[in-house]
Amino acid sequence: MAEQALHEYCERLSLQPKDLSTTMWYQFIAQISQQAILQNFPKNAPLTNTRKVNYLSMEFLIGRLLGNNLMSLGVYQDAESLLAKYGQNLVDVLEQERDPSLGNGGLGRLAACYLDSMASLAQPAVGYGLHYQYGLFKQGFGSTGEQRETGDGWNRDFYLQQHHRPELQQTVGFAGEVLHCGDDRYEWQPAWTICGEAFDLPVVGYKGVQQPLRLWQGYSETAFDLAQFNDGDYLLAESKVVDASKLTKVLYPNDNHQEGKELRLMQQYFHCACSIADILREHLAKGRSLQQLPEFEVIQLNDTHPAIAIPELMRVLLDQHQLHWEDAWAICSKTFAYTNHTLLPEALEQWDQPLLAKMLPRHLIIIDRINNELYQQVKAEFSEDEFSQAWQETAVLMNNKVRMANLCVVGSFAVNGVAQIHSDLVVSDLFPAYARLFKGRFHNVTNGITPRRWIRQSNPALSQLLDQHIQGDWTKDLELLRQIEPLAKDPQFQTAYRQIKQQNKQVLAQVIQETIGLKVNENAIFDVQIKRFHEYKRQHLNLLNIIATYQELKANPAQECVPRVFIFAGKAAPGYFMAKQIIQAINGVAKVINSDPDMQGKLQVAFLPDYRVSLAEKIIPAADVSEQISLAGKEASGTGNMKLALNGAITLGTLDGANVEIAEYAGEENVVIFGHTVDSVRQLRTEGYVSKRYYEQDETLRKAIDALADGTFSDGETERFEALVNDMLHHDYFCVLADFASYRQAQQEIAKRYQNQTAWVESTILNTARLGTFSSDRSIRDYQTRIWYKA
Ligand code: B1H
Repeated sequence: MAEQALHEYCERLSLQPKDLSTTMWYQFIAQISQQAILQNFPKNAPLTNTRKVNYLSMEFLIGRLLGNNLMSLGVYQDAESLLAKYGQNLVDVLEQERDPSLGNGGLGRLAACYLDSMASLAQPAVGYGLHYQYGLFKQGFGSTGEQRETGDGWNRDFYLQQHHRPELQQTVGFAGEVLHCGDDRYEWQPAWTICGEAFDLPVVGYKGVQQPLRLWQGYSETAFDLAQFNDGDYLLAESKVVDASKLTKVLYPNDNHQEGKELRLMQQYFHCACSIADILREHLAKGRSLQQLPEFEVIQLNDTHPAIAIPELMRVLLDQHQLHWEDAWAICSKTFAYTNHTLLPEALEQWDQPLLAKMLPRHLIIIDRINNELYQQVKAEFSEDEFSQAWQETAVLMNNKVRMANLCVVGSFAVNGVAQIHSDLVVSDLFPAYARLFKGRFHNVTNGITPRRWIRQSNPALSQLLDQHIQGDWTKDLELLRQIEPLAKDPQFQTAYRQIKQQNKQVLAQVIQETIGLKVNENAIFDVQIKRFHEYKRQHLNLLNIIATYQELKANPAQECVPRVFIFAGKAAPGYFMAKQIIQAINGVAKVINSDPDMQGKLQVAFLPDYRVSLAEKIIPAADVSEQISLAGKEASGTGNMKLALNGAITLGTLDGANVEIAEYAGEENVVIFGHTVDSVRQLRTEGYVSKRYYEQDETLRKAIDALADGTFSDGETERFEALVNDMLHHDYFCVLADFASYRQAQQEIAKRYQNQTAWVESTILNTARLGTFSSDRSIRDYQTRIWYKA
């Protein structure tokens, strides 16, 4: 059949198969895969004991789809052999696809893993997101190592894996007036409307069902100037006639940070209004009543970015369906569930009340009523002495701001954090009063990653080894990895496992050489830190240790050393100055170290530009050490930590996020933990943290920081890293200096362990064997049993 299709494809192009370019082969494979998918798409599974999940997220970092889809359809090998017949390599052909980068980092990637797992487990689900014309910016480096950003027009030459659904179009209103029509009745007359067009990307489950990721695009026919957008202060709401296509033009490039921009609020509302309307359309079309909504549907909010969906559903029930407040609230508050992904104050969304009043006047009235009802509840639950503190904490409206996390907690029947330590902190630090008010509402669901993409597809050699030694399909049941635990000490298995890591390192070495022209030592430890740049993630802690190591090796040329390649990848938000300083500093240090002949084969630093899903797929299988070094209490979970550990890297980490659980499952002797804990950080702050003291008392640390300040790594320019140095010496909110000594010691422990290769390989095998629990299939099952079950 594929042969026949190929024949027709060639005929249309008037070419012979041998004359097809790699791009043409890609297009051919993409077309036949899309046809195969559309034959029975969408095909949700029937409901059993869970409800259908409507997963609302502003980000879905899906990465390339074609390879994944071929695998899930079970035709990967067929495609491979067809191409081989014509001298083509499927892996190269799949490289032609552009990553749709419709997310920033962990939060967006988690949404993609969850869609994969839900489709594989036949959990009925629809992903709802935005069809950004430009995904996350592409990253390059300038001549002094600074980050440069360019647009990512992923969809420009028509992305082949999507399906336009014009019949699903919605209309969304903005701004305007609200008429009070007596009693509880209001009528909103928006000032203007924007059309939302649906594009479905098929999510093809592994031996499961196919269901849509439905992305909404603002619809208009006029052109757009991206340069003007990037220039900043660009307000679109003033005019009555709005260019709708600007609305979904670009993904906001912030991770763990809210900017409070009007256009972002409009995106959020547009996303929610289209999705809520679509959910109700489908629900009512099945002949079900509004009251039955929570029985059949759950709306899972991926952080607070879609929080406005709560007042939007209320508005539709009240104003369009004429329900009474109590009846509408009964439906609404049993339909939403909220996942919190961060405790960082700068990431907790708050919208200015005047902005809401202007843009979404009806929603503000609804939020105000929610707030008033809450007030009564808090009054009833807390004593007079407790009330002021409790209200301070729980109010949705406070100081002229709308607090979106509070709105979500009040409007949801379940709230969950993303790793045990994080969920505990949500209750103890963020929302203690809510935990008392709404008993049983707070849960934990530890994050997970899909083994289809992050082992099967990205690490085929390891997958083959696992296939040989495991009874049953581990890609579907990752706990089966336990079967290799008894082989951890088996010399033959160790050799095979080690050889795979070595091959993967060779492949990555080639990627490094091709992208940045650096030839790395393939026998060195590949020490990897790949993630967004943020001060709390502390890439600069890693950097200080690299500088200290460099200085030590320079001072003692004869000293024995375990060779290392430090590999970095990650982007900084374009407006995040300090994160960009850290990127520039790493590039500055890399340049000096990599061009120093004394460091040959001993110490190298590779910073790969433009971190994205497809690059992660190449780095992760080749890593020996996984850097997870955030300040304790700041990284909600992390998911890169899971991917790296499962692929046989040793975690070098703090007791933060899911690292805690990784250590528990892998066994403490198979990870390296260092640094302050949540409790000891608290104590540090109570005592009054002064980073300068560590600088003064630790010579190694002092010399490393001085070298950043004195121009050694900045072509003699002493100002280049001034802001970074000053911050570390006088502020250091994330306690880099306090953890330096402990981190350096942990790094030495890594070197020591690596020298005993037998013990090292055993440890890495145990990491693979014992971490099956971090499959996103397990996470989805946890959601099913703890949150989504039918009441
Ligand atoms: C995470 C975000 C985030 N938490 C705001 N919060 C954003 C916040 O565009 N914004 O405004 C975007 C993203 N992202 C991450 O979620 C956590 O930091 C990770 O620890 C966690 O693993 C991941 C998935 O739960």
